[in-house]
Amino acid sequence: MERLVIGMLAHVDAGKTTLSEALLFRAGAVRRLGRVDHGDAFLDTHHIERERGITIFSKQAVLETGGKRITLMDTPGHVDFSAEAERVLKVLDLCVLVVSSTDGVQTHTLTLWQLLKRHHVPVIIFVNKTDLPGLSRGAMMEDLKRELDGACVDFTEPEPERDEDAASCSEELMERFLENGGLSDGDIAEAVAGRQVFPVFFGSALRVTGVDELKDALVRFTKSPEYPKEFGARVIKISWSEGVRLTFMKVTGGSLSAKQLLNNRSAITPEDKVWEEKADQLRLYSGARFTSVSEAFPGDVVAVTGLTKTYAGQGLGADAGDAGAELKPVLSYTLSFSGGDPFDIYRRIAPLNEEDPQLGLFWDEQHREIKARLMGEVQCEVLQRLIRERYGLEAEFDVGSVMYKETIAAPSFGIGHFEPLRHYAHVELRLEPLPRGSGMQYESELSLNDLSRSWQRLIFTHMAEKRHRGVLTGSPLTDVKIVLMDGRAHLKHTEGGDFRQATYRAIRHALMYAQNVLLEPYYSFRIELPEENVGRAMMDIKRMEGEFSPPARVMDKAVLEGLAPVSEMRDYAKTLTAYTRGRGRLSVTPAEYRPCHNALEVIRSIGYDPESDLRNSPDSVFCAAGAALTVKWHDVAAYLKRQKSVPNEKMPSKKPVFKDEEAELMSIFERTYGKIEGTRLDPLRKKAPEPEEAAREAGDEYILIDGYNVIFAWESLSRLAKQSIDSAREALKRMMINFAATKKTTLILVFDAYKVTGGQEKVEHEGGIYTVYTRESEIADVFIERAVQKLTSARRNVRVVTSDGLEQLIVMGRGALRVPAKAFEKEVQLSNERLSEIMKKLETEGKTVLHLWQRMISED
Ligand SMILES: Nc1nc2c(ncn2[C@@H]2O[C@H](COP(=O)(O)OP(=O)(O)OP(=O)(O)O)[C@@H](O)[C@H]2O)c(=O)[nH]1
Ligand SMILES: [Mg+2]
Repeated sequence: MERLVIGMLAHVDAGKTTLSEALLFRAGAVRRLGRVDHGDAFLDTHHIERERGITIFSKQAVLETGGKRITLMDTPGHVDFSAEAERVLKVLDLCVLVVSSTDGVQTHTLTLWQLLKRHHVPVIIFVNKTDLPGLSRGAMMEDLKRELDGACVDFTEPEPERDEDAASCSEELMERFLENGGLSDGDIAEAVAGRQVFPVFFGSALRVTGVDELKDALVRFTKSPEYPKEFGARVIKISWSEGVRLTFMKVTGGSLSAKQLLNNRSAITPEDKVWEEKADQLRLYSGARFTSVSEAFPGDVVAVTGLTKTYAGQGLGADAGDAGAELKPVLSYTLSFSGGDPFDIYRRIAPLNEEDPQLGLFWDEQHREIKARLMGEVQCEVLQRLIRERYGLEAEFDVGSVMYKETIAAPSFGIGHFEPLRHYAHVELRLEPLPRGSGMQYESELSLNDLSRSWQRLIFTHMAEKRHRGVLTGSPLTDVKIVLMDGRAHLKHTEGGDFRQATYRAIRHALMYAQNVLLEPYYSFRIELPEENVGRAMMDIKRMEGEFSPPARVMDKAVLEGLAPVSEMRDYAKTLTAYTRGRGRLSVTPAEYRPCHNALEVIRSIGYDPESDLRNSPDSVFCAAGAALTVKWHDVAAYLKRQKSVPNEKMPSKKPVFKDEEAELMSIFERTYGKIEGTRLDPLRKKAPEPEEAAREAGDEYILIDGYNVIFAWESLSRLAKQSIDSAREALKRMMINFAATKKTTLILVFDAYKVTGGQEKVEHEGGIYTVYTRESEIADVFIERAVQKLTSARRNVRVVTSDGLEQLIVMGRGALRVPAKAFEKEVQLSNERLSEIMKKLETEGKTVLHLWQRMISED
């Protein structure tokens, strides 16, 4: 029999559970219709669910219809439990997306849609609650096509029209349609599976109308995927029933029989973490009841007993690897218990992590506290009850705090050296900023001749094994690529742990020099409220530093949608209820991380000092006169340089860490800009820089700016340019001088003079920046390309500001980072704002200001 896993997804209260019940009833799988409102739904089995009338845990029911065995999975719609919904989503062969005709497409619907797209899940849409006044069929179809996908097709239309509409969604269908004058069920099933068509049905789950049509569609327009022969499975969730631990998994290949041995060997697991356990019993659940089966096949969801080490999201057999989550909690709560040693309690309740890895229950060693990452208050409440019921413990939650992250705005270079007696490891690396939302990436520029594959792999493991902390607040680092540039081992003295030390230290070292940026989570929100309150809401959002699109009207209400910082919006529901007298509704979903709107305030209130965070030290350890010597991070580069002149027998012979860069740089500049006269490049001529300076240089960065390109891309300057190109050029120069004043950056502004007859190249050094006027007939691109080539070959971090397509390609090819002119404008603005913010603070602050000031400069 063909087996399919079909899931119900939607925002909260759309009617998923009610629709599931109706389908089961119509398919004859249950004899009477339960109701969520009466607390007797077949699927909302948990007492907390029955009390609250919402689904909290995903649940399944099996129905057989039209020769197919369908495992129907009901999911929670409340955002607090979206991690649970996301885990189910990943094992689906088809999703029934429920949209309520009274609400239309909601923010959470959009979030789900993005996830479904990313995981290539076919979708059939059911517009529910058509028995209530709401959007008309036409308006609903428009909403779906606009918000979700143009290929949403009304499947309640008569067949000829339906086929015509569907055919216009894909070329293949159009061919079929023209060939055969219509579409077969198979044609449509094929297109649905390929996400080329999204059939839409209408009805009322509560009144059981339109349900049979949906049920038929689940048979006629679906096909089960091809599965591999080798056994594979994916764990959906862990739950407990009468003291028995159940691992719910979807079989995704081969077959699984009772008493079969399962292990986690297929995933890359350290030898001491490998386990093998017997799948004792296989249970096929339907609601709270189950039947035992002796064998399960692809497309079945079985609950397996006897496994103690599985966790939600885990892949088994051929389906190895973990399914990471995208909907991540953005709040962190501290749990306290009256009586008992907190660490003992933590160890008792830690298995909850297996049920929801997103929960991230963790032990905060520093404060000796138990913490959990949660989506919001409803989840807090549920967790509190779970802990009470399962462990007999009373947990108190604090008000929770926002989880910040940190990233960098420009590349930075770092060294980590670890050489106590009879140990040795040396790592040099570069951090590069990645686009927002990319997470961490790792790369090596080292050839295997420089450092053996095994050491390189070890360094990679150390880069990836840890959540590195930023230096502003100690929050996790994200959106950064770590590039291994150099590494050295000692033939005799290097042990595994040494590279861990050197790698961690190098990353922290680089961060100390980086332009660090504090990020905060934003909610995407939707506010429905009476028209007369819109003005107030808009003002509030502005005050919260949020943004919104123009208000829309849905039926008799106004709708505001946009983004706002979680820290500001998390308590807004109460305010909204108060001023709309209960008629306003707020729904939020964690959306993305952005630069923090009140960074200075947050950094100060967290009060993190990177230099006293001893577990994450940016310093290096050298061996001096037979003893370990800790060298502060800002002296490391200079120390290495000095050490180089005293040959150390212990050091393997290897290329020097620093070539004589100063001389080389000088010659690069001379080659690039022509013979230098007078004192224009004095800063570069300075002999033997102070150790501080040398260290600073290690994290140095060059920014090359295509001047005219920027002038025409920035509105204020292009307006000015229309009146006088000379004053626009001057204005840009002024802005760049200000910008450079707060940076450890060498800024080179390039204007092409290619139309100036007889023009010679000219380099000016003024206000700390270089302004270059290229010679006659040389365009800025050519000059920049040349400079990039030279600077990157001297291993300099280079960024190029331009918006020119061709230049982009060339520049990227040379290992420089390209910054679009528009993005650079943002960066300059931010820097200006930060500067004036600091200035303001400086006026009112006392002693600590100097430290703060230094930190803020390095932040941006
Ligand atoms: N009038 C009307 N009410 C409906 C319909 N379908 C569901 N409801 C009601 O809407 C409310 C929510 O229904 P549920 O089935 O619990 O919704 P859900 O999507 O499962 O909700 P969560 O699981 O909490 O996300 C209940 O009060 C239902 O009785 C319908 O077609 N018409
Ligand atoms: Mg439900």
